[in-house]
Amino acid sequence: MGTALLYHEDMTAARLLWDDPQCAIETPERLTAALERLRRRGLERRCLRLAAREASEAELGLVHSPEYVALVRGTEALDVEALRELSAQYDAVYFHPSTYHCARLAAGAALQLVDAVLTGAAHNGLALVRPPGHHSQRAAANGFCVFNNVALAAKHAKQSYGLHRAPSISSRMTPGELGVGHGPFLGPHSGSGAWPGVLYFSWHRYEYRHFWPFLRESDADAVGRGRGLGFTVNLPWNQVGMGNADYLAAFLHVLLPLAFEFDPELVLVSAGFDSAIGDPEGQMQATPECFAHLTQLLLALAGGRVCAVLEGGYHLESLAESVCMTVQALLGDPAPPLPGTLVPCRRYGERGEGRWAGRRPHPTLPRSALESIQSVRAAQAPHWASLQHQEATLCLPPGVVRQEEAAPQEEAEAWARPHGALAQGEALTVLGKVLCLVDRILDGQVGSGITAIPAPALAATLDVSIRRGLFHGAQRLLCVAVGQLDRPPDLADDGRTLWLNFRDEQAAALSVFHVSVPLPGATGGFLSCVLGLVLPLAYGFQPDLVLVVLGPAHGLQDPQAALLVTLLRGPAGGRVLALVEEEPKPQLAGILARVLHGEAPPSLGPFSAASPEFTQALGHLRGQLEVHWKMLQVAGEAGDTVLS
Ligand code: Q9C
Repeated sequence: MGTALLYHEDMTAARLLWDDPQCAIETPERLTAALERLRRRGLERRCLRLAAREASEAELGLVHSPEYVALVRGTEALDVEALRELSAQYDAVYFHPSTYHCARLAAGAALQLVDAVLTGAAHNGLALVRPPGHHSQRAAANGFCVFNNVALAAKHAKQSYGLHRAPSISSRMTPGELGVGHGPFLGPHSGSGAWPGVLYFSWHRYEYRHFWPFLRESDADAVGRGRGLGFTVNLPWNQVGMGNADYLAAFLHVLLPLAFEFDPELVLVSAGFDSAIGDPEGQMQATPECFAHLTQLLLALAGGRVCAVLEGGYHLESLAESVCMTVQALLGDPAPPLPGTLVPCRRYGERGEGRWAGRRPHPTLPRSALESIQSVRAAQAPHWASLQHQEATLCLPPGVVRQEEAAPQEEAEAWARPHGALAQGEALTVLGKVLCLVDRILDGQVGSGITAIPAPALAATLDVSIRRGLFHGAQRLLCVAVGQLDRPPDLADDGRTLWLNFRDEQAAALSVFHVSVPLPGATGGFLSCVLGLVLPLAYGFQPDLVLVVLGPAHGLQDPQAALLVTLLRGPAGGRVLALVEEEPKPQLAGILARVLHGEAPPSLGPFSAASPEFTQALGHLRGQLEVHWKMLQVAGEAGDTVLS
């Protein structure tokens, strides 16, 4: 078990044999640079290495017409002139005598990856392939793509494994140009939209249809038709220069709410790293670490069954780093912190300055991530319970340790002093362990930790843990307390701690650093809280340490607690300390220990929508907080025009 890495050296054989500036960026070095970097980082040897096999012609027939497959087969025998002539019949395509072999290996690698993950031979994996696939159509090559690797993988998963809400989410990490060339299979060209059982999500560089391939059906209002209504989700980026905060906001406010509601059995990722900084096609600014976070978030779906298949990515350095980050996340390593302040871009001009300043279409139109997010949420709202009744907000290396080591008794006693509940016995012993864990996590000697605390000592232990964290050098400490726990009364409201409390009361922001949210009963309410409130605050706050506390009457089901802890690994580089009340659920600590170790959380079960009252209360709270916490925003400024 572990992470599968699929590759075959033969896929470096195809290359451009004539002069064509449009195609010159799709080079064999793309694969060798990525692989070389994985080796150098010691990541390759941590993976289950599998040599790619060729897809059979029957398998290619799952998606492509026999005539088209025969035509590509025929290119093996063509001379350079004939190859060039044929290539010219397609948009941004070149053929080489080895193209057919490479393209069959690329498709075969995607199929094999699905096999590895669905048979349980691997938890997840990445196929490093070329040519890429997502622009290719039933009977046409397009945009460097010959066979549609991810579409074939989706069909194969459905057909051979009978998945129901099956294949997946296909999230392409690539705004590059993509529009939706691969639409014929997974996207909006397929008549009724995405295939039944497939939720298709795509983000792409669009620029109000001024960017290749200039398709109207790549826009946010293309949501699929008939049975497929709502299963095609397009997030067009209308401005270049989108960065980490924009991608993260798109995940938290669009992709993940829909994906959790869909509850897939498998996640297929068309991983185009032309969405990363430096790429000549994408012209975006997401840094490689962002891909670790995005991958980690996807791993919370489908029991962690994530299959990523390389698509674009033409800046060799950026590509190689981003691939490493993706593999690191697949392996379960904590994601490195995202550089810079996380604020999604709101107005034209906030991005796209500096090195990309040359490309500025339509300077009179507002363009921003928030407007794109707003328009896709509006277009999808009729089809997804998790987006309904949200108008209120729209207006406005390490492992886990079960700690045996403890701080010296006198030290524990000194820290316990103000609290009678910690004076002696088991409570004091546990406190000694917790103090030691806080230090070790902050020092980077231990990744994360979990401790069961005797119920009467929980509140006091939490209070001391916060103080110890701040004393030991944490600049910002996030505390997510679930259940009837009061914020320590004399904790300074100085921005060094952010206190989020789920409890059975009114939603209230007592300050920007002290927020109380009612405990949601429905899975939909829980997901809105976590994706729509807790994570945006957590990512905006950028804590050094996250304390998650499950206290009296916390009311979370085990899968909910597991998901909460899983997702909170993101914002603090995995530095999570979970404090769990000892009674009455001893098995919960075990589940949390496993997710802290990088195991996927169990499914939340059937989706149930939040009550309108709950959604309204949450929306109101978000509205109050979003002035300070920009990652909460899902819309442009009032008065901004949203073009459709
Ligand atoms: N300046 C993939 O990323 N370029 N294909 C169009 C725009 C075509 C991209 C010219 C790029 C195809 C897999």
